[in-house]
Amino acid sequence: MGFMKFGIEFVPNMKYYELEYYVKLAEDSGFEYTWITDHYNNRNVYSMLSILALKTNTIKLGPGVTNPYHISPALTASAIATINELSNGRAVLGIGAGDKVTFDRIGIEWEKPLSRMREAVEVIRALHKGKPVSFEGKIFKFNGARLDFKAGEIPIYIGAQGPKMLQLSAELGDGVLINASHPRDFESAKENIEKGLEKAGKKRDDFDTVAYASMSVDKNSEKARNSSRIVVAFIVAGSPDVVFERHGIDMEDVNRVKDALNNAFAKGDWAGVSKAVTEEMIDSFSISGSPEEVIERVRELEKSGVTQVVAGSPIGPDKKKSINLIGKEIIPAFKE
Ligand code: F42
Repeated sequence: MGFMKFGIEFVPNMKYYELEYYVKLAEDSGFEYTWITDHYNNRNVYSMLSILALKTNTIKLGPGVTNPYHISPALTASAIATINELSNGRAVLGIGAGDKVTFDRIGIEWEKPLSRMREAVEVIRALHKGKPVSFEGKIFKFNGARLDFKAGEIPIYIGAQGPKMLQLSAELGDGVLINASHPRDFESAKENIEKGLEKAGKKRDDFDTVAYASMSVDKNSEKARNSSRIVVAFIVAGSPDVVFERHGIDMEDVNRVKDALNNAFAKGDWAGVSKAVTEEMIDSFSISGSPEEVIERVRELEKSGVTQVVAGSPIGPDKKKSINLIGKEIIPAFKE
């Protein structure tokens, strides 16, 4: 088993200089990766990544995750190769099937996500090799397409939850980004990851299994846990029933959270949402607590095959303090 790697996720819902501040702080705190989310309603992911590439020195960076619906894989190949050039070879590409709720708002049909992902990843890899690409897919047709500048080697990470996408990510990707925080979810993903690796003749050691987690850290455990309640409520509202079965969560509790969210949207009662979220939900859908408690959970994740933990929203009650705390107390515990 290698050393656990740490990444951090940011949503570009802030000004570029704030994002730059946090990413530099994360870099100085020992994080190895930063993943920037991609949704049309936030600031553009590649514009922000360009700035981050120029203002940082060591941290690896990329979209976490873009998708092959918004733009052609030819454009994705070019955009991430540009980031790789700007950062002196630190780019990583996170790509997934995209978010249905967002697509519905902008008239994009979520057709054939598996085929589209498979073809997109194949085409991007081929373009990055620098040779002319001709490709006759079900979705994409390329006819002697070629990048006119050097892309370099760019690892591709695939966002996946479902069994088929997990298999595809292991078969085609250098890593998988799984939106989950609990060892149970990784135990359950194991079989499909192994199937995909086997199909491609790859070893588990050559593959990065990433817990794209919701994290909240504070010296005061209760404060950390309370800060993750709203994020956990949204995860609960967006999860399929199999996930509640896996974690043994009562559907009545789930419905209480969904009702509270509707009520919050209608009347602004966010305190009601926090109250509806159970301790069990916080444990299942986030990594929340004191540094000691978070270390303990990360060790369990390590045992279930995770090789990178990404600190995602909310990170903590005070982002700056929490990033410092992760850098001082949590990351070093995995370097010994
Ligand atoms: N989405 C965003 O839009 N922006 C982000 O910044 C973002 C970040 C992110 C980070 C980590 C992560 O894990 C996911 C993230 N996502 C983000 C969500 C991501 O874009 C995807 O929505 C998410 O990963 C969905 O993955 P999924 O594995 O659930 O895949 C979907 C498509 C699914 O339903 N898969 C099923 C499966 O078993 O894997 C089966 C689908 C299937 O088979 N469908 C068809 C069929 O016939 O049944 C299609 C067949 C075909 O040819 O395609």
